[in-house]
Amino acid sequence: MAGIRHRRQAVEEIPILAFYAAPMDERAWQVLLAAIMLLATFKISLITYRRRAFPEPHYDWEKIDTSDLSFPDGFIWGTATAAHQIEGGQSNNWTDFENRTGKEPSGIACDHWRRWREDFDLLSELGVSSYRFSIEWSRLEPSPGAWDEEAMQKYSDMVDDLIGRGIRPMPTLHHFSHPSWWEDRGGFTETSNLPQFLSYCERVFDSLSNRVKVWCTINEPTVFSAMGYTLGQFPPGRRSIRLTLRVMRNMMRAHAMVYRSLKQRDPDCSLGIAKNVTLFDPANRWSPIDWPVARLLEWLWNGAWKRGITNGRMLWEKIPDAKGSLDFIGLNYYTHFITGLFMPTSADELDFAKREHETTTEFGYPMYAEGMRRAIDFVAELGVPIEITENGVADSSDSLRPEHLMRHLWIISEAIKDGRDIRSYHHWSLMDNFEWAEGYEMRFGLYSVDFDTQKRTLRGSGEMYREIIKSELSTPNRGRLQQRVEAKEP
Ligand code: GCO
Repeated sequence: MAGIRHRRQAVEEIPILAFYAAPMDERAWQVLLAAIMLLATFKISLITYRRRAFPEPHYDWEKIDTSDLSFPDGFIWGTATAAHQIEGGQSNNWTDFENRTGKEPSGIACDHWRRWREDFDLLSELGVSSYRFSIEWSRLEPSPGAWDEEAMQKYSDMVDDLIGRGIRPMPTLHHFSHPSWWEDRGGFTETSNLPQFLSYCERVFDSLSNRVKVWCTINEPTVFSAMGYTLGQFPPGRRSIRLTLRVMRNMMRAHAMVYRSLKQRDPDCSLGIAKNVTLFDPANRWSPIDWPVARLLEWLWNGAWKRGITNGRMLWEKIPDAKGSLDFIGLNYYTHFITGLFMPTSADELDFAKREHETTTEFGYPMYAEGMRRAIDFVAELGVPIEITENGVADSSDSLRPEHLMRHLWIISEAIKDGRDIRSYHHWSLMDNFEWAEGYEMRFGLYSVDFDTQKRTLRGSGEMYREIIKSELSTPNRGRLQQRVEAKEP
């Protein structure tokens, strides 16, 4: 007996043997503790090694020559707009909301519904090869089942005009606005409303698909859901997490339905969604609050949607048709969101944090071009070609836009060099327009618009964009693009 006790004492003096001699649950704790320490040491050394001051990457822009761009042959250059923001004279869920809340009314906006030909001259002046715009459902179907052929004809004329200029039309079927009657029925909150949306999409598709080959189904479903149903800044101005999740799922269902049906009508058409990828970064990497908040928001904003497309499951519900329902992914990228303990609960409180060295844009959020690369890498995982469907900045004095443009183009050019399949870049926006809850204060245009006279004037950044397009889209490339557009005509 004494001998055995002696041996056990000896065993306990040797640490590794003591570990095995300890009871099971004690051992588990020790393993856990060791793992945490190992992980912490690893992370600290990694951060020290990379000398990163922030959890997310930041580049030393002073050392980067952003004019060193190289885009492949056939890269598509464009600009983007949306119907409610430019057409003017609308009567839809947004005008109802503007009237009800006393927000700045959209009014005649850029009067584009009447001036569209002159506005297309601006596209030609810029030399773009693609134009992303949206179709206004409330114009085409002002009351349930009543179809306005004249309005449809105008969209059809627009398409012909664009093609005649060698510009690819890229329509979006839903860009935040829809008929008031559909909103009154609950809009995207009710699954039973989706067939009405589908039949509108089918009808537009049947009229234009002999000439239009690339379509965006829905613009920024997450922004629409969060702004309209959590923050209450978009119609219908609700504040309910339950409804937000329901709308998120139904927008995915709507996209999937439209995708399946239109693909059946024309298997050669290319359909995608325009997804706003906002990145969420913890204010302080060591904070036990900031980090999980960032991950949660990322999971909800970007992850939930991506899982819908990749697994056919979204936010605990099955949407089987959503699986693989993309021919391309449209990426709208603007900024990152720095998360902390005190998160805003309404858009009025939205006080965007920024890193000390970052420039604040007029919208209030920071310019963070590095995020464009992260957003590209994120959507690249979907395995379909990428079209940059929006990127731009609110900058009335045009003092930031040139640098903003160059940084983002440089990031895209580098991403292409690294093998990312990016086919196009659409600058938001062609001209100043109605910026939703912000009204006319935010100026995103390559052309400034004087809303009293409707005069459009090319900004310095617009000239710069034109020069970039001219040098990147060399004559032989333009010829090829022209041939492709012509080949698609009926
Ligand atoms: C959105 C849009 C555009 C905006 C643009 C600038 O995200 O709200 O798709 O309609 O005008 O992003 O904020």
